[in-house]
Amino acid sequence: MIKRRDFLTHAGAAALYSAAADLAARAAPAPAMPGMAPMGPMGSLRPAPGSAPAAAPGGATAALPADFTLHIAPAALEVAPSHFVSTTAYNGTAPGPLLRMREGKPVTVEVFNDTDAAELVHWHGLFLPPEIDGSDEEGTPPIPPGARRRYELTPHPAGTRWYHSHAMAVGDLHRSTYTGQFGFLMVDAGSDPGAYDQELFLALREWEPFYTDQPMDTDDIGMIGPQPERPAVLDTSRPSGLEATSQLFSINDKALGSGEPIRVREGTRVLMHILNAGAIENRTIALPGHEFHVLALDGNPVPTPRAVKVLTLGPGERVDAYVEMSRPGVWILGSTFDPLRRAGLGVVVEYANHHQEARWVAQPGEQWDYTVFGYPAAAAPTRPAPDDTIEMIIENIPSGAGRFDLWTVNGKPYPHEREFVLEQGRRYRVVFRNRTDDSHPVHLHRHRFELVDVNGKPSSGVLKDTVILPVYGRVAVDLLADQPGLSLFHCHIQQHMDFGFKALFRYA
Ligand SMILES: [Cu+2]
Repeated sequence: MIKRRDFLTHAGAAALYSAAADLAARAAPAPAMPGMAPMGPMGSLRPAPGSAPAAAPGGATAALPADFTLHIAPAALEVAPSHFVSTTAYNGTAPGPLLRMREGKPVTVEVFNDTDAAELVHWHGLFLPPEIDGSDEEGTPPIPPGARRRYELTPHPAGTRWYHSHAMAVGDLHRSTYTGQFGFLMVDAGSDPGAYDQELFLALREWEPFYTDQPMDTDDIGMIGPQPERPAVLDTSRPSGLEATSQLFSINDKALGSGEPIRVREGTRVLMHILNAGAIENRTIALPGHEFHVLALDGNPVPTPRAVKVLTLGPGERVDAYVEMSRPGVWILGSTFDPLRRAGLGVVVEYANHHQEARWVAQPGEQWDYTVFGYPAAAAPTRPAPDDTIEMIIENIPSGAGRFDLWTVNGKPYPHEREFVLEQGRRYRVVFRNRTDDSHPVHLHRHRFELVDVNGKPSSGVLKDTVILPVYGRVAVDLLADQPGLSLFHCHIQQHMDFGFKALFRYA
């Protein structure tokens, strides 16, 4: 745990400056794209051409410099003018450096833990062996304080992935995904689909979380529409427990209005890689006057790309979308929920030669729906029948005022007496039944799954690694068991994961 006191006295204060210098020294220019704008505070790390050593077992490449280097260290981020957030970050920035890799080409990543707590880095969305995937539960060894570890990994599949701390936070709001330990990891495929002029990496964040006993849910996904798992009688006998919340938000490391605007030109196409890197809540964003042409969800291309006015992302989820810059002016790209946007969840988009005040226009009636990006029913390919079905019932156990609620999967908080068992090569239908009044972005490590049914709406061809279970909702996904080894399943809301909402899958 990094307290303010520790931050001031910790050797990490020095490490912070050296890490920043290190980052500056290592930052390579971003790939040359016509008209591409600078990427703001993030450096872009990519291996020098031809420098990547072949992956060798037993650390034979240990003497060579790693392709990527991450320093986990205390950092002070100026999220709003003269408002510095004391946190922990990768190489002194949040997001950390953009790690850009080529699909199938082995790379080395060296991680230095310059903090006083053990850390784990999870490579979210990659198919990696459990020993390096980055979760303690799967058997990845934590990096002790002051230690370093070199990972040799072959990145796949291609797409927008990310990396973040997978430590437990439990009651400590200065650990894990509550901190600035997150960054984008792009796995580029053989061909560049880049029909765009500018590329942006935008991470949605909250800062300085605190606990409250007041219900503060700010997302309403699933509140409208069917609630197939709503119990006939609701137990309201006990007050709900403490919940993490926040009053300071940002896109990347700047609250709305605090950083440089995104500068665009009329007639250009801007590709946005958007990530909810928060620990607490789903977020819904819009850019008034414009539409997001959604190309990929969680980095996986969708069967039916289409334009929508709002995007909703649960913690852990990514959306790749391009925006046609066809409405000259100065706009706010930000949360559709006014209090959040006013508290920083936004960024100004400024057309060249326009300097008026940034405009926001409400987007009433727009609802996020994964299924619209799937195959149309008539064109859906035949899906192999599942060999087996796994039911996962999610419930909440109120613990009472001033305490933390527990979360259960099939009646038990983690750990379960036995893991969920998969047999390699078989197809499973996993049915998530959310019997709680929260929505949950659930993530399965080392796999991706196809959405089959979302609250009674059939879906085909949408591949994800994280999916929001709507309030009292039911979501069915199909999964091919093709990644032997332990795989962690959990809610990506940090507090829910820490208080029971996780489970392990193992292969028979
Ligand atoms: Cu949850």
